[in-house]
Amino acid sequence: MTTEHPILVLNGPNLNLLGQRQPEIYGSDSLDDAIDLCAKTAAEYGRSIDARQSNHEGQLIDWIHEARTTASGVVINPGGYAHTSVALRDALVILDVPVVEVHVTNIHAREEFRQRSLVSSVADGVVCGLGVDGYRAATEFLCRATAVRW
Ligand code: CA2
Repeated sequence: MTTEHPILVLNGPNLNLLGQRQPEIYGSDSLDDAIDLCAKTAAEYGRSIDARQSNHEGQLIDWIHEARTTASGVVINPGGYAHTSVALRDALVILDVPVVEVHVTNIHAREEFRQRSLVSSVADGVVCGLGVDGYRAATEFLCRATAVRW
């Protein structure tokens, strides 16, 4: 890993619809708004991001594998796969770079099936319930955690 490498901002299923449906649950900010926050935050640290979204589990896993050699850290909102995907969790374990899991909503205050994330125990940190501001917090943490100090 070098700080030349971007921070991968990975988003799972349905997050492309953020801000377009169910604003009472997910707020009115869009995924583009979240990505803008990440890009601006990274730029403040002289860093860049690589933002991707997929509705397909295998595609997300392929991108995580790719991140082993191309990313300096990973912000991931796994969407519903947080609660179901052993395969996604297994892929994240292989990463040597830090990982922060983000959820727009407070999953612990929602339905019981959302209160457990298979990803949380393999992430370096978890942010939930802060809306899209959680993406900013996660990006800032990764910029600071992976900064070269001299
Ligand atoms: O709170 C989060 O960020 C979630 O990861 C969002 C996921 C949900 O399955 C997780 O439990 C928590 C859902 C993604 C957004 O789904 C939408 C569905 C309809 C309209 C807008 C977004």
